[in-house]
Amino acid sequence: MPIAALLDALAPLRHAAAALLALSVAACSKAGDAPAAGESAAVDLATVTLRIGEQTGIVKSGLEAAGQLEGVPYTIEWATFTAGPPLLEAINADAVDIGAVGDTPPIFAQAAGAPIRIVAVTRNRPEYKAILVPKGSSVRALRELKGKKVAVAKGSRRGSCRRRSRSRGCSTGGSTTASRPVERALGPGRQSAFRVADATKEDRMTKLRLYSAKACPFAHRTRLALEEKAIDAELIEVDLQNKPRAFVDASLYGKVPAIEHEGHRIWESAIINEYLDEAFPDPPLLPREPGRRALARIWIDHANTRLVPAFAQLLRAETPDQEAEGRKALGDVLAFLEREALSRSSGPGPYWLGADVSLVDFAFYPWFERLPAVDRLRGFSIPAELTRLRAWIDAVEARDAVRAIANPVDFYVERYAKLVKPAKATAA
Ligand SMILES: N[C@@H](CCC(=O)N[C@@H](CS)C(=O)NCC(=O)O)C(=O)O
Repeated sequence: MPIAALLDALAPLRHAAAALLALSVAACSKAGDAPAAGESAAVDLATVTLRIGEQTGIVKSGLEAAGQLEGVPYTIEWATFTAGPPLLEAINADAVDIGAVGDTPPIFAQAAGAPIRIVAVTRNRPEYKAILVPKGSSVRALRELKGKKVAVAKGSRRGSCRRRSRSRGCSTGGSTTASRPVERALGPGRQSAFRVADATKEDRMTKLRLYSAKACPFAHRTRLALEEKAIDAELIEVDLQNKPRAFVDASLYGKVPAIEHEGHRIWESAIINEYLDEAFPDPPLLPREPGRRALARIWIDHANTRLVPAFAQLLRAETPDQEAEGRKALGDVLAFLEREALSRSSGPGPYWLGADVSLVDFAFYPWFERLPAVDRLRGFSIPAELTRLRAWIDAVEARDAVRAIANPVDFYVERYAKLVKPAKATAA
């Protein structure tokens, strides 16, 4: 847990309480009667002692190193424990007020009816964890633990150790109360804290990875959604002429975009964007109401099945006839969008579905950012009478998320020039 977050958790808990931070519901050792929650303003903090349970000194040393113990207006008493369960027992016995423990102990403590609350949760990165083996051991990977005995404190992180080992194809053998599935131990509706801290989940809590290609309009869609939602992602630029192994593993069709997130591999831009909207709901990029949501999906499908082929037809035309057909096809699609989409679905706009930007805007926009290049190479521009369409482009183009990753026209001209045969002059 970041030190500041710990202090944030501690500060209002002058009467305290569960790396999971556990808090005794009844706790606080003020000299005299503990005030009820909400009365802390009236408490003279100089008379308050906060008793914090430690396992390895990590909380204290972290707070000290960050200088966050300086000037704390109450007294802190530190107590050291060998593992989470005894620390929680101490909380239960009102011997300490608050302490940091692993994921499993508070689950079992709560299941046993101990009056503790989990007030803050930290998410460990798997790479910060280690299993120690004796010096000279040949064991190098988790799966090599198969058949070995692994020592864990009873009621401690046994649950997550078992899960992790199982997920690597090992069995742990032996069964105790603590080895029951934690979900069952807790009962319905009381699992949320464990879900956050579940070790197998932690394995998946890695930064989102996007396989992308700068010129690809489909990947552009996903980048727009990531920008709009301010999702921190690892961007991997893929050379599509020389696809790296990791990318081919991630994208079943061998196409960008593809993402890896929390153990999931997802490809197809429209699907990825919906996934992002569900996994990172803020800000929402699809309407909530089912009818509007369906309409949004219809337009996203329209982009895939009408706009994209017409755009490619014009760009890739090899003869003047094909070019004329492509020109007409693209013109028809744009007129349809003006008439049936923007003039009907958008109300006063400015976006596709009205006042709020959505995945529909991001499904169409990349082709419009490239359209000026098609104008240069094929002499095709948006007809002047499509005023709604032009206003829509202006609105989307002006968004910070869009500007942040926009490419200049020359960039697209240079790339598309390779596709355009014969050159524009022959088609004139
Ligand atoms: N339907 C896919 C289309 C993706 C796509 O066509 N990506 C192109 C680059 S723009 C690609 O990766 N091509 C590589 C290949 O086909 O080998 C989507 O929506 O994601």
